[in-house]
Amino acid sequence: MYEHLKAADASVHKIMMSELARQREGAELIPSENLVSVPVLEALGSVFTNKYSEGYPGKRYYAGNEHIDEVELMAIERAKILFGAEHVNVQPLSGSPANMAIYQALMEPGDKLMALKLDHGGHLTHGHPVNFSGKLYTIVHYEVDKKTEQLDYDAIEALAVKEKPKILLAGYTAYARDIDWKRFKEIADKCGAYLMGDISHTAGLVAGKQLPNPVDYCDVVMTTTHKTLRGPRGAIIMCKEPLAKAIDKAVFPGMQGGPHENAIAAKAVAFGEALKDDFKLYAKQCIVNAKAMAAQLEKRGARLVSGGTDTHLILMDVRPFKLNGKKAEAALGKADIYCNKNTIPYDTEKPFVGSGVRLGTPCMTTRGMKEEEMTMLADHIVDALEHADDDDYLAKKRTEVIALCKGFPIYKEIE
Ligand code: DSN
Repeated sequence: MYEHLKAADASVHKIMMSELARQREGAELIPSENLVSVPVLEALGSVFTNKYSEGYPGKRYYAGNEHIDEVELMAIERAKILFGAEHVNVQPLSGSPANMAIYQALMEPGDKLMALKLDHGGHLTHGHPVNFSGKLYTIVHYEVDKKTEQLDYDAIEALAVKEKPKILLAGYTAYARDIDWKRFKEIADKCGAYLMGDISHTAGLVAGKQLPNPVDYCDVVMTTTHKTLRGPRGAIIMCKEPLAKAIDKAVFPGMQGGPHENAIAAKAVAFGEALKDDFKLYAKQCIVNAKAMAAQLEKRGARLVSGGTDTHLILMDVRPFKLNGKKAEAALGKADIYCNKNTIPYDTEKPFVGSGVRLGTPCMTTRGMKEEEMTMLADHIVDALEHADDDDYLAKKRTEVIALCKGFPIYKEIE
């Protein structure tokens, strides 16, 4: 694979192989990352990248789109089956533009959006002041409960009834707990809001039938396709039929021009994979692995935000190790353990430092690791954090991590 690239541009090929070596060697525990299959890679690197196809299947602004239509319709159909959605738009380039399109479809500038605060587990596009969402719309943020660090549905209901947002948004990037979608729907109905789900992190677990499906409750659901869903970088929007026209119009021509049909073809391939039975096993193992890692981390003295996890994600407070998130991320990096620094609820550190790190199991689960390896990784993590200033120790730890990962090879097809 990639022999033409190697022959034509050895410089880029060399960098690519170095990145592949990094991915092969290290323990990738960033919860929003995954390892796509070789068929997904092939679809991404296909001739579909050559085509302009502004518009939608059957109604394009360019000639020659018969095969593009076919593959886009296939992606739509598979996503509909996977999530039981009435309508799916597969064109969003990624999560942020997809959220922007949804807001544009359902709100006017100045309208009210209610979402979880970023440092409590939300996302930049959920109304942070530096983001378009915080600049264009009136934002009301809810928080997690200070004691449990979990959603407090009574408090969310009281705030929503008082503020009457146009959109009530649920779905998070650093929240390890399951979401009560039924309760959210009741709250949205009570205050007359659209209920929007952003399941970018958990979509693979929903598709794999391991978490409740928000599509049953929400007016509109957005997910990126490259996290637990294990597809190419990109996003999709799912909605009820009455909102279909507004959503499509907001994506194109409202937000985007030509869709990336190579990515759409790769989405179709990934959705096809997610429809297979073994994807359910993978989704289940992601959660089982996260619980196993969480249990061992706690056993070794770590403090987990919200006390644990129901998903693929763990948010760990690193202050008990006398570290902040930035230092913890750097120390773990030296041991070839990749995670990302993150704020924790009611954090006093700035976002670029944070008091926590996010850990996640999708990549390691895709590699085939199970509970035993998660326990070993948890031990490696705590060992590294306990020796964060000892470079010799971290270098030794790195060889142990590499040896563990070597037993679960990836991309054997690529030399
Ligand atoms: N950057 C993504 C994540 O890591 O969760 C969210 O956009």
